[in-house]
Amino acid sequence: MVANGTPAPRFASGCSELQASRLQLSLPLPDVLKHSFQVVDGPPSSSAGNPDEIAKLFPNLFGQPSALLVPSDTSAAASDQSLKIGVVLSGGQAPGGHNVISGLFDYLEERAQGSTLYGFRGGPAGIMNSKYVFLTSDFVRPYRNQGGFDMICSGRDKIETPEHAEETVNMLDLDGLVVIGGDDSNTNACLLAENFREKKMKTRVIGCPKTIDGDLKCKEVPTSFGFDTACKIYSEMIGNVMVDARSTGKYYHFVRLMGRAASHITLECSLQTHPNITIIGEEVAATKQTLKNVTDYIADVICKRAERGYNYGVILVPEGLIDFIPEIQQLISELNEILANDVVDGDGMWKKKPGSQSLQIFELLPQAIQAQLLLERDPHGNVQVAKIETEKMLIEMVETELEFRRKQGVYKNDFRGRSHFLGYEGRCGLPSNFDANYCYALGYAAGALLHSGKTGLISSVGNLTAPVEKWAVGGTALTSLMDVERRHGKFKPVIKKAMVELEGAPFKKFASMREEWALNNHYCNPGPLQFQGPTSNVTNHTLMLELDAGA
Ligand code: FBP
Repeated sequence: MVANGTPAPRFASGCSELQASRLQLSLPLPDVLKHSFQVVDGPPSSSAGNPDEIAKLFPNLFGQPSALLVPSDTSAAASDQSLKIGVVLSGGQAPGGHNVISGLFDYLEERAQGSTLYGFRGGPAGIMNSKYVFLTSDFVRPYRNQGGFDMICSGRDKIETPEHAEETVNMLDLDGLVVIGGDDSNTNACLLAENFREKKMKTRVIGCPKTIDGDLKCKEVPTSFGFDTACKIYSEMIGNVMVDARSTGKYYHFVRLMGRAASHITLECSLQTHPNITIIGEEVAATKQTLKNVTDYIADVICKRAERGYNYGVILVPEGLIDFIPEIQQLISELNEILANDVVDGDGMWKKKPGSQSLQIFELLPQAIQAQLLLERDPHGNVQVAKIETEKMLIEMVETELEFRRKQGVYKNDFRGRSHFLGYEGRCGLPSNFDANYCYALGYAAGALLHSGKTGLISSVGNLTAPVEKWAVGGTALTSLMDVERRHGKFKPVIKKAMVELEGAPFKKFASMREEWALNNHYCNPGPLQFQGPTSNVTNHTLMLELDAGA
């Protein structure tokens, strides 16, 4: 049964053999979810920063404990209690989203018979405009273990005020809402939970950690889903480009990798493939590098490699790089102000507004990059870094620097840069075994948390380096991930993005190898993502190194 719009059937246009075999796969659940369980509350929680302000912003939720599911002879919730639950996918795609919904659906089928699951279409806007579909077994089936978000689609609209969602939630008489999203979406999920509780509404809200960027994580939420698959897909392509570079011996490949804010994807792909140069944004910011410093570093490595007879190489750059360079950060924040309040006129009158240093930097940038910096911001006010071709900008700047060195006689080769952007091609791949299992458990756990009356938690599955059966399952208080930012004179709650830790095990491992990788060729080609065989259950280096270091 379908309401408000009929989505196209998933496999109307055909299904590959691999897709078909993934559809048939039945997924393992952590042991605790296989039998009866109880929900045990932990100690009261605080916040990631500014607890007094968070307490004021979330008076009904602040301090609530996180929850852990433990085996029990009696079940936490009555199995004859049917529920009405809504689910929404928010923000950029990440492999595994369909499995979160499948896990939630199966929980309701198995543990709360007679329940109804509504899928809000097109992201948070679907809640505000009451656009939804009934998710039935037939509807969900073709999406199991498949990439993409096309079961109900996603969107980046923001629920500006919780009141916007109330009407729909009341109209559908929802017991619960599951918000599958990144840091902004989970912040909004928490605001909704607070509002519903304040108004004594019965609707509870549970978040799920999604983003390929890998920057929504904490002790209880060791990774966001999609990161594992996306990094494996990108690493395959980088490995192929490396073999191409070595085969022709004449190109420097500049590969920009998605990751709007944090450089986790770039770091992980570097650990998987061993490129000659990897720029990590967090390090650039910590060491206050300028664009010229970054350019010089790349040019220095190219010159040293030339001395060894190598006129080729592979360079990884995070999508968010420019936002880490202090002088460009300043320029972007001044441009944000101008774009928020004024029109950027063709006559260039707007150029009177930024400070002289920012304007000087702006004028130094290639024209294409200038235009990209002026593009419209996303609904959260962020510059859309996916649209800024940093890799092309670096090629131009390195070319100019090498030309200068050639004139001085310190570089004699021809430099040929080739640009690549690996982004969208990794977001909708068939989820890896890890992401398929992780997402299924996250969705199943979200159902369990709602059923046992919890709200304002993010579904949390831990102990991820152990076999699935041993995974820990629970929910973490969303307010415990929050800090505040001052915007327009007011404190706004935010879930702080988890950035690459320069003291963390993954960065240290990379830093210990980078010089060797720069000058000698240690290229490593991981090949395509595997679903069966010896490497199929290997998770990414970042997760393994972080969890091992924390053990
Ligand atoms: P989320 O944080 O919403 O998961 O999205 C991450 C991301 O894939 C970034 O890596 C990228 O910058 C951005 O989405 C691209 O956004 P869009 O899909 O709007 O082009």
